[in-house]
Amino acid sequence: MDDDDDDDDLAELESLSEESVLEHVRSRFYADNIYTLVGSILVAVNPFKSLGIYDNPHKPRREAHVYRTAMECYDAMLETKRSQSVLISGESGAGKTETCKHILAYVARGDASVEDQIIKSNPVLEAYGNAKTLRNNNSSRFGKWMRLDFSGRGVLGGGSVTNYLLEKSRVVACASGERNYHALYQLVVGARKERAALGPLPATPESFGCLMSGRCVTVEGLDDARDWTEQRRALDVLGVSVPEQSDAIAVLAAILWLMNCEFYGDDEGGGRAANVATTLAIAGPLVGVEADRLETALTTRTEQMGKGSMVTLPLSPSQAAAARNALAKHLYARLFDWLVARINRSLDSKTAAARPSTTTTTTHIGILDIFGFEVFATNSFEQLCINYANEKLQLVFNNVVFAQEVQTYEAEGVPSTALRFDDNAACVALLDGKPVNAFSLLDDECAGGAAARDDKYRSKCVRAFQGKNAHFSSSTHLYGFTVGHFAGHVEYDARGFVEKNRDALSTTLSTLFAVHSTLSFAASLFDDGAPPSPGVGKKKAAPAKKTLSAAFRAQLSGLVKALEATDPHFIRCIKSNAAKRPGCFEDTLCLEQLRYSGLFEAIRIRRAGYATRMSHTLFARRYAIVVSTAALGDRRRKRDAKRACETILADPRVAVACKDRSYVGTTQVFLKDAAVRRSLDALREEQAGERLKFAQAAWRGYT
Ligand code: AOV
Ligand code: MG
Repeated sequence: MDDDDDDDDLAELESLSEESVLEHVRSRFYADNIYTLVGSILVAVNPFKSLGIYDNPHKPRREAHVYRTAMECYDAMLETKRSQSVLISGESGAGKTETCKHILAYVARGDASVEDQIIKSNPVLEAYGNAKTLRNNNSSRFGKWMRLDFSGRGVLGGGSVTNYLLEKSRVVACASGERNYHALYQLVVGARKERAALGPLPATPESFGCLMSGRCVTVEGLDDARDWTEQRRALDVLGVSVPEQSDAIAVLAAILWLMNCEFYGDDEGGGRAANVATTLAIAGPLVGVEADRLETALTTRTEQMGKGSMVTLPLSPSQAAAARNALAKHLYARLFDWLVARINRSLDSKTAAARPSTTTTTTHIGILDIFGFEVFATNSFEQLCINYANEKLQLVFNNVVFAQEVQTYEAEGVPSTALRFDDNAACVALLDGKPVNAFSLLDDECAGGAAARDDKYRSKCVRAFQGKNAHFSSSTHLYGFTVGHFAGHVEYDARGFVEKNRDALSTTLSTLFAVHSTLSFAASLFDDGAPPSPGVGKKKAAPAKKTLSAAFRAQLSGLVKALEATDPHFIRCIKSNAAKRPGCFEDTLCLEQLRYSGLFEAIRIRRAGYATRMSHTLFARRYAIVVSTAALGDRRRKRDAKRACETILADPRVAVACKDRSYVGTTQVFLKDAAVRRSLDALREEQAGERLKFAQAAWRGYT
């Protein structure tokens, strides 16, 4: 702790009751102090209005603030030469992405062009990876790990972005009141110069089915046309060439037309509608494939019959629609991957260019901004993945907060009190434990070929976990099951799980693009590393494609490893109210978040030990006045701060307040709580008063 008397550290509150903590955070919130500390954890309550507190990132500040946390992180990197990370968590709409940008604004210090590029990656990633949901008008639909590389002197040299699991299903449909990805609306209303190259492109989102599935076009506070321009400029700054941008834009437009293509007819006959030919005639050229070929690939399936003979079978309209959806999702997701890779290429070339002068880039700061925990009326596979990621991050938090405390006590030689922490390991085990978990069972089911079914998957889960894992329960719904997450119970609907997890694109379609697209950009989006076999037909030796959840789990475990290689700093974002209203603090909602985020436990743990800490020097300097100079004399001369602290604490008057409530560790003095500190302060004031009186009396003696 530093020596100011701010009331911004919850760990030092006199009373730990939920009400008092809530009251404290609430009153600070209404005074526009949205930040509060719990020890070193920063709590940020979303104000939903702009506060004039972000003008000057590098102004020195002692109060709780996102910039101060950023400063601590940056300074810790310089001091310890170890990589750091900032882990931002909180439910959907709590303010993680905004917080991430503030952290970036502070730590991105270096060559102006590198700084600019790193900052400019945000509008691009948000345009393509964020969307309006019921929880947040600018909801991140992917997880993001931003890594900033610094020289030993703390100069930013470059960086990289890793993205996690973009929600693909949104490209084809979303819930009522929600939108597709911002970029698609931006293109339709914002593109001006680009329009000519795109064939016909009506400027009305209403013309495109996939923009209307949530029956929501405009979003309060968003200006799609302006954002389009901003995002295009950001791409320029990032060094993405105009032809490259045009390639990407063509794919966006192709997705819009492709999704307009509808297949009618009865499921037996494979009928087709009038608009198939017209829509594909526009979509095809945008991605370099002939409209006829695209139509064939969407509406038929080729199979090998016996020795060498191939037959072409028509797909039913619903199968054709599924193929179309799979194609649109694939195009969008791979386009997003390309953007991320392209951004990284720019950032990396900067790093490379910076190398000769700075020789080695030694440490980094990683900033993690994931999709927040979410619960909707219907929760599907995407929610299970998103909530799983949050669960995993919570486990990291629990482990670190707990382990750090134990380590500090050990390092300082403080006799450790019995510390206990309720963690969420059992829920994480339900989702990725051994021997089986909810995702591995889904993979099993998906491996069952045509026989795989969502209801069978759900039954598998019930058999495996009902009554065995306390975090699982079946619900009455045929496809329903409930998971008790750290942040609340969520009922999932298993319908669509098998298909979403398989994430399959027909070989016919991928081959068509990879082999026959005349546009190398579009073709590259189908380059999976494994060369597609020439000609259409059933591939025998194709490497087994990972399921979506298997890939995601692998990514997350990589992330956890990356996190473990850093010293983490935590920020817990709190959503102040569900209606996204400015300056409104809903008690129940906030209390619930404070509870499940583990903050009370963090406070409890800290207070079970010693809540207040000060370095020896600080303590000695501050309280030396309390004891007589004679008692301290020798220590002072020898500059032995530790012994000085012991002397101070041994003073009979001090001992009254501090007995069994303080401990002198190897580098720090530990005090039980703020009350102990206050009684020490009182003694100090008293003593200062005495001395003043004495001095005044002495002075009078001269007059
Ligand atoms: P999220 O990242 O936590 O949700 P955002 O960072 O997108 O949440 O914040 C949601 C909205 O809250 C923003 O668009 C702002 O309007 C407002 N907001 C957040 N932080 C601040 C702040 N410090 N000052 C003013 N307004 C703020 V999600 O990505 O949905 O999990 O998945
Ligand atoms: Mg976000």
